[in-house]
Amino acid sequence: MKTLTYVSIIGAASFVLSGMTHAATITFDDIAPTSNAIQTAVTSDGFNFAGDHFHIIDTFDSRLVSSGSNYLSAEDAADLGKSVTMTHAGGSLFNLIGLDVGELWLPGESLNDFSDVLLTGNQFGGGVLSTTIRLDGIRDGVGGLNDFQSVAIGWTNLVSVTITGVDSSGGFGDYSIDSISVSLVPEPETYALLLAGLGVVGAFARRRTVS
Ligand SMILES: [Ca+2]
Ligand SMILES: [Ca+2]
Repeated sequence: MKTLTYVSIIGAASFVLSGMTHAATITFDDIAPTSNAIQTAVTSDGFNFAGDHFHIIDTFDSRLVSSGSNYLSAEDAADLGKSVTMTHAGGSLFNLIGLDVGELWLPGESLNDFSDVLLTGNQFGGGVLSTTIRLDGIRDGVGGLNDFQSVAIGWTNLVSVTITGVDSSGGFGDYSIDSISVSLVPEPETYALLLAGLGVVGAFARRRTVS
């Protein structure tokens, strides 16, 4: 009986913890497409994105890649493309599980300007992580081939992640991102409260077993 009680308490705790770290996807589908209007700050699915020159678009132009839904594109327009930095809107630490990355322009477009997508992760405590994703060059616009490639990342305890496009000569290049898979890192106080709660329940269970 006592064992059963503890098992159920541990089960409940595991359920609560797994719920708190539940993965979520940032889709940009909760933002109205901005077409050519330059964006510098948007919030999607609880995360802030800030930069100098980007757009939230669903292929409004036949020269662009497509994911079949809204995505974020940063352009190297007059050296304005640069980086976009994502943070949790509520200030929580987060884990970056993976994301979809793509080019911006289709083959034959004179504005074609891509090579790699550089990700830099700033961790709580000062750690800096980075990885470079080589864009696959596969892009055909709406329908047909999937213009976006899915990339697993697996970074934890992040304060922010900065995304930068790199062109073939090492300058800023165009890129697109979508379907960013994240989970939030529970606050230490949340664990403390949960453990305190377990202590109370455990004490109650013990008392009940004795009486
Ligand atoms: Ca989307
Ligand atoms: Ca591609």
